[in-house]
Amino acid sequence: SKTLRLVLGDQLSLENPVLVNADPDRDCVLLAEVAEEASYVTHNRHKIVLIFSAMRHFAELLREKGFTVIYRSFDEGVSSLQEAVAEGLKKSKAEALLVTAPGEYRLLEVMQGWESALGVSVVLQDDGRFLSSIDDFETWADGRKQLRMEYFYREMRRRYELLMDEDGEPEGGQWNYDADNRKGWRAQIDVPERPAVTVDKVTREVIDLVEKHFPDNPGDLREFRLAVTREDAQAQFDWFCEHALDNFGTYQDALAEESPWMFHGLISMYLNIGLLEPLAVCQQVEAAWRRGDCSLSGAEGFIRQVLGWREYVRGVYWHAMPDYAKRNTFDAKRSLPAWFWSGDTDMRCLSQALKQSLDLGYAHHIQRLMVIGNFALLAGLDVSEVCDWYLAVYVDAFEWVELPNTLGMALHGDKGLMASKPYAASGKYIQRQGNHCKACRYDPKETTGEGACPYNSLYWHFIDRHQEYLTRNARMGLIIGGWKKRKAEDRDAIVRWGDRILATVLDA
Ligand code: DLZ
Ligand code: SF4
Repeated sequence: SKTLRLVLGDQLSLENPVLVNADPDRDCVLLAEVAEEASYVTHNRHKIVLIFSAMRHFAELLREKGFTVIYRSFDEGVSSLQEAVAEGLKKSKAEALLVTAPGEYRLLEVMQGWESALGVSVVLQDDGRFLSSIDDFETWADGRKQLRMEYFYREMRRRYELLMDEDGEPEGGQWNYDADNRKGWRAQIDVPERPAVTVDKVTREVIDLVEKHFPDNPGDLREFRLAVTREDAQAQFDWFCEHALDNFGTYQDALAEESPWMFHGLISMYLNIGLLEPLAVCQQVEAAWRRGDCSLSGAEGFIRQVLGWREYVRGVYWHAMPDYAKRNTFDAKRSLPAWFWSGDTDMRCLSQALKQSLDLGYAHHIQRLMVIGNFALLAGLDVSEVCDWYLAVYVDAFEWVELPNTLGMALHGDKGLMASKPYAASGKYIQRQGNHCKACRYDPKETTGEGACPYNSLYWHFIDRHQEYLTRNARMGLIIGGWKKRKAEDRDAIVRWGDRILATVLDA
């Protein structure tokens, strides 16, 4: 019998399981721009434009392939996916609904109520676009107390035969070249200019629509530079492989005044909405290495992110939800400062990371983890407010990837299920990784006093206020020991200065 196939805004791939076996002559495909999905957080406008424009282009592609497509645009005022589906079922006279399982628990729960609400059979398919299914991950995680990415990653390398030699050993003899991915940025070389994308008529219309309906959301749309079709996303990735990949590994953890993206791939949003496929991009990078176009550490660093991290965080999410979202190891409850929504702070590294996140919807992983996330951890900012902020501002953010990365990795809210120790660091780390401090009014070498880098006193404030918890972690032993050996009056002065930072800088 006839089925209606719902395709969500982050499932825009012909390899989407609900399309793979569809019969264009009989089945009908539904895509809908709806208020509920567009407003459950204050999404960055770049994210809404990316998704709506990519949905419209994908609908066109499906029509070219002969499908009957029902498309509901935002102007039509459809409130929710459920409403869109109810109308779509009526219009298409379909007797069943097929949809690929969504990437967020929130929406999964809603969909589980559809069968009774809509009175038709509703079939949820596994999202086969991931390289490790939810069941695969469960099998791996079963019985493990801590879920270390490194071991998961090694299994994935073997399973997909990526960067493996003929004897089944990792190329170069090592699984992980992370140690070669940490060079600090001192503007040693030029960052290549990224080519602009052409904004076509469809995207132009969506930009106008989003400017009209989302006037208060972050995002400077004059800077819109994202691909909205598979071909353009692939072209951007090809550009990366040719012009940036060779330096990607070396400067993967660097922080630069000059460039928001340096040598990063900028493809996570395309992977996450279906415009690129994870295995194909890994294979393309491996081929580039085999041709001698990039270093092994660069290729391995890239493949670790896509084949390792990306699949791993998704596994953790479905493994630990729904109670994962409520975890908060350090009982962090301080409200987000208002300047998280403007970037107006004198802390140069933080201001730059916040501003580009708001304006462009993009920050690279060290900005997210060690500048913004680290600050939130040290200052004890409210975990769920911070998570909502990340979910809102980044173009690639869907809860399956955002929540474990923010709550687990950056804020250590899961008591170390993911990370063996909190990613807490002082200004010294930020200074080593880049050139922001030279342009900053604070001094990373000072801990107390007017000109001292706030990260420094907040770092010790964090160590001091959580020493009981942190002492139980062997990897924190040296730091806690060193802190306790310092003179009581010195410790006191630093903690008091940290208090003052919390009372002044945070509420500025
Ligand atoms: C993020 C998003 C936005 C902004 N708008 C829509 C939409 O109008 N229609 C739609 O189908 N999907 C949208 N999405 C993506 C969904 O929120 C996403 O599918 C879920 O969060 C699950 O990952
Ligand atoms: Fe950031 Fe501190 Fe350096 Fe300023 S001095 S850029 S606040 S690390």
